[in-house]
Amino acid sequence: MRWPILSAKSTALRAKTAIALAGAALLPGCSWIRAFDLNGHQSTIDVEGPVARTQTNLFYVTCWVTLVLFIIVGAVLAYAMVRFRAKTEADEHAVPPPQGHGNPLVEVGLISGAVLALVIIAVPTVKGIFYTYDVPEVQKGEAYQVTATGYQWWFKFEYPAEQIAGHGALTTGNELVIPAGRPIHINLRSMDVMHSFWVPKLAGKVDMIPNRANLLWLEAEHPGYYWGQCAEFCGESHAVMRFRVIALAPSEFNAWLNSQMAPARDAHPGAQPATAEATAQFASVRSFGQNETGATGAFEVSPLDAWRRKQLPDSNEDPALIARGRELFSEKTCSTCHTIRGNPSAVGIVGPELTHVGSRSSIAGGLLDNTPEQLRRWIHNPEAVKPGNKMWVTGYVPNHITLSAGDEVCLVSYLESLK
Ligand code: HEC
Ligand SMILES: [Cu+2]
Repeated sequence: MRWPILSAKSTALRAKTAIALAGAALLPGCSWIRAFDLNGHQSTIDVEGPVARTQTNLFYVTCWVTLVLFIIVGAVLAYAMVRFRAKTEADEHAVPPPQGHGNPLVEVGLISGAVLALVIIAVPTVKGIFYTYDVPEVQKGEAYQVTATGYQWWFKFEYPAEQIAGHGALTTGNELVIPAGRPIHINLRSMDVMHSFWVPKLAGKVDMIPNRANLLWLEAEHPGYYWGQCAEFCGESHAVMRFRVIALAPSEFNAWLNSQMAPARDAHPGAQPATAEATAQFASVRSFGQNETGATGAFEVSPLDAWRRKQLPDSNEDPALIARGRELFSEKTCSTCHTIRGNPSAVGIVGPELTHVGSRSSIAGGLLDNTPEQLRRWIHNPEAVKPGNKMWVTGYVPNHITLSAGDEVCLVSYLESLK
């Protein structure tokens, strides 16, 4: 067959077009998406909560409507190209047929078709806008409140329902732990520039704007470990401004709350781990391997189990190193920027709260796994890990903070003991 328009183009182009067409046709909703690796940690296709599902479904509606339009328009175009192509020498020199202004019936049909397509997309869009804006009225009563604040380049999470005497709301950094199966109402704030809160598998994204009270809600359908990301360019280390969301069954969530409400663990010889409840909860989770982050999504242990393992103190911790680390935390002025409840000198609020930093699975705004090696790498030279970060720019450089190898070991031991 001779294709007048395409004949000039290469076979390669035709092949590419065919692949693109096949891709477009296979993409929505079918198991082929696995082959396209669309089920990664931050997938908006492979979702695990009602808000993200509404957003994905809307994406599919738009996809299907445009796919139908594409097929109709493509078919008509192909038909016209084949049917009216020049077949003989004479055809090529023929006078063009009389030009008209179209058929009213066809035009009205096209306009109604376009309106219909827009309505099909608009109805779920408007519904989705209302649904995703805030927790539905019927579920308002059971919603759990959290406040998330963006800082260059990390996230602070506060739990207004959990008030600690003499301190205020329970505060954590970079890891948002929530009860699964319950709507979470998140107040979005920013301390400096605009950030955006995005947990692709659960919900997103809504901007965190200075001096403006935005909000978002999400729900995790089942316990899990989710990856979040700042989605609004906010400066040098924007690309590595990440966080995690850990969804736990209600009883496990309560055990976590109890251990977090307690002041920092004091690992003197013979000290007990955080709370008996937490120990009972997490004691069964023993095997732990370092997470392999990256696009493959392959983990030695499920990320949630790895997180659970972090809730318990290491069996080989050294109380002498920990005690020295605690002193160094004040001597090296770390305490001026970080709060550690239970350590009276550590009252700073410039950096993330570290009261239970040892129980988090990641550090430095979700950038590094929280292992002794990575923690040491971070405090050794934060700038090398995360360019421009405020710990380096407003702390290490002006205060001339230098740590000997021994200091680093002690500080790491201290921080990792804070379960
Ligand atoms: C000038 C204030 C300041 C000083 C001083 C400071 N930090 Fe920080 N620290 C920060 C900020 C800000 C961050 C968040 C950086 C980021 O992720 O962008 C941070 C992050 C951290 C984190 C990672 C926490 C998490 O959950 O991600 C650890 C651990 C930490 N600092 C330990 C220390 C230690 C140890 C010292 C002393 C040697 C110290 N900091 C001194 C401001 C400071
Ligand atoms: Cu940001």
